[in-house]
Amino acid sequence: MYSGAAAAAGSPRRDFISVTLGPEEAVGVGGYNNSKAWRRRSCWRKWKQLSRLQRSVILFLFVFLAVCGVISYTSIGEAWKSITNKSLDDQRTEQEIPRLKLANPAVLPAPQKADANHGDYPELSLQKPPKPPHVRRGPSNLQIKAPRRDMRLKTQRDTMRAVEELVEVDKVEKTEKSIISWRGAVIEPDQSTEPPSSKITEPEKPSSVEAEDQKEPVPINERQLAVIEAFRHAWKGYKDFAWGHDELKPLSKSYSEWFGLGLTLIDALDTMWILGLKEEFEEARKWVANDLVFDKNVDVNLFESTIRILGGLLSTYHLSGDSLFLEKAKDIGNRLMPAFKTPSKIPYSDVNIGRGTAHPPRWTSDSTVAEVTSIQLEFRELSRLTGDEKFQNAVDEVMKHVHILSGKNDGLVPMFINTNSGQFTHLGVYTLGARADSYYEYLLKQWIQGGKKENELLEDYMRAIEGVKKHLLQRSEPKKLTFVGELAHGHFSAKMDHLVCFLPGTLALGAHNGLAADHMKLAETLIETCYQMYAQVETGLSPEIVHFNLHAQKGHKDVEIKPADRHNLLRPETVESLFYMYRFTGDKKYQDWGWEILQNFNRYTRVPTGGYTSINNVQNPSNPEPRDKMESFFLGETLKYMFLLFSDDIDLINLDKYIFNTEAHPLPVWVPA
Ligand code: DMJ
Repeated sequence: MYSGAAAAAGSPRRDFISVTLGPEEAVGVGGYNNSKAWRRRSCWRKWKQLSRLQRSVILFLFVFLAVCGVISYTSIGEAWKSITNKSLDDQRTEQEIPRLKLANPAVLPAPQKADANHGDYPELSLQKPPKPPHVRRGPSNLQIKAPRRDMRLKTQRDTMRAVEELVEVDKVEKTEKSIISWRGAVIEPDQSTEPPSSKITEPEKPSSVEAEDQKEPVPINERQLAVIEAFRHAWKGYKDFAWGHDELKPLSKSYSEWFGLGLTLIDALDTMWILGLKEEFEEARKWVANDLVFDKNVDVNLFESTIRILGGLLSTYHLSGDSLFLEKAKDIGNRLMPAFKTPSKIPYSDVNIGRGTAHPPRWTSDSTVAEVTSIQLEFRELSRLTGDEKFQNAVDEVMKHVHILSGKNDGLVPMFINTNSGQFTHLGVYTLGARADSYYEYLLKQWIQGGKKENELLEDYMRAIEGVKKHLLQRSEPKKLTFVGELAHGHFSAKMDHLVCFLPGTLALGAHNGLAADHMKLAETLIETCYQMYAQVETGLSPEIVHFNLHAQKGHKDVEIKPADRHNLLRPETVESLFYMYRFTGDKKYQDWGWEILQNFNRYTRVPTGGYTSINNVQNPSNPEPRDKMESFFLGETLKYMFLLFSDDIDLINLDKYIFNTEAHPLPVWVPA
């Protein structure tokens, strides 16, 4: 309440506003009158009572405040607007981040189901296993490309939309790239691979159906068609008379069992894939899914079941991408592990895969050197795929042990090794044939498989080849063919197993991988010899063992055959080496030699009702004496190498990306060239 303050001060100046409250204006007297008309009247009266100066000052202040208000409104408004927008954006971002996170899994492939993908043939536009181009292992990564420069992203929302668009584009590009055709023409390992490390947690992906370097499929030629026809004929016999059993007996139209595990069917799986036999493959796949059971009280040979069954399942997994085969491989791999429980860690030859027990042959506690040193490619790969190091550790232990073992002769190994003492036995006999052959082959191939880093393997291989040159090479008469003989307690024998014919191919593979050029020269001379082992025989088919003539005798060829050795088991080693030689030299004569061999197989071993048979007498064209047995490696190896030999497509199992196990099952090179 302000009443007559200026008057009370006795000042004449009219600058002071003097307000006299009349009785009717007093609050609380006569009640509170707050009507609008009264208030308007009262304000106006007060305004009139002010001096002109007072009114001017008030008006000036009012105008000044109004101008200031208008100026500041714009900036305050902007600031306010940005504050409110920001908080709205924040709210949106929080809601939409989960959406972005959810977008990632959408571009990753659905997890493979063991039973779901058996129909996923390459021609059906397979979604290849995604791989980050520079990441060697681990789960697939979402590849989000950096936004293009010209793309101006204004808000968080725009950014996310742009990322989603790029992801879409990426997805479409990947799908387009992964359309590949049936058959192995574009089979490529999908990714660089590495040996298992102690920190493996993610299982490896198959190397199949990679289509990044996709090119036009190379058409199948006449000779390849002839191989397909031969395979179909062999398969017909197996299917009609031996389905699900180990081996076909084509003449008696029955079968024989060795392990009772469908050996021929498993050995032939990847051949069917490579030859493009889709229907046959599918049928065999069904048998594996429904009928292949390893929980059986049966003794199997560790080496044979590793190279044929474990190797066959692993390579089929890589080619087809079908996880069924990996599951089966893991199962058999685990069941074979008891073989390594020996005092020396040198595995026993036999394992009961149902009981989990292992033992040496009944008559000895020795194992064969080739057998214990030719299971490494498969077990190492199983470790890489499963992330479980126990498989690799077990087989690496064997190689390390053999590396430092005494009893070698310039790198050449004896044929037996004792599972108790870990020492070589039956010293003094050296061969590249039966019981030692694939020791040499696997030294080189493990070195390649592991990315050429394991020097001890290379050392042992190089030393051994020097040993071969020094002790085992001789030239025959009259054609002066270079051959690999045997050494027994210091005495040279001019005996050469057909099995030794793996050597030219292995030497050529080594030379291709940067080893001494004279290895290639030796390969060229040796493959000529292996071919002559066919060409100089009446049926044009090689016997199991030949003896070379060291001295020229009238009317004698280079090759002599003893009655006990004149059988032919449809073995692959020569066509295997022809395949390598053709791949690395491009010399068509190797294809022609292979073609002759196929024709002679057709002439002398083909059984009209289906299947092929081994024969007892390669020297008698009118009666080669069929043995009534088709070995599983005829489908697993011989026909596969024939098909590859006749192909001009170096990407049909590219030798810089795959390494063949000793049963012709291709496994990925961990660090491809
Ligand atoms: C196959 O089982 C393998 O190639 C093995 O290394 C040797 N024997 C046969 C083929 O001859």
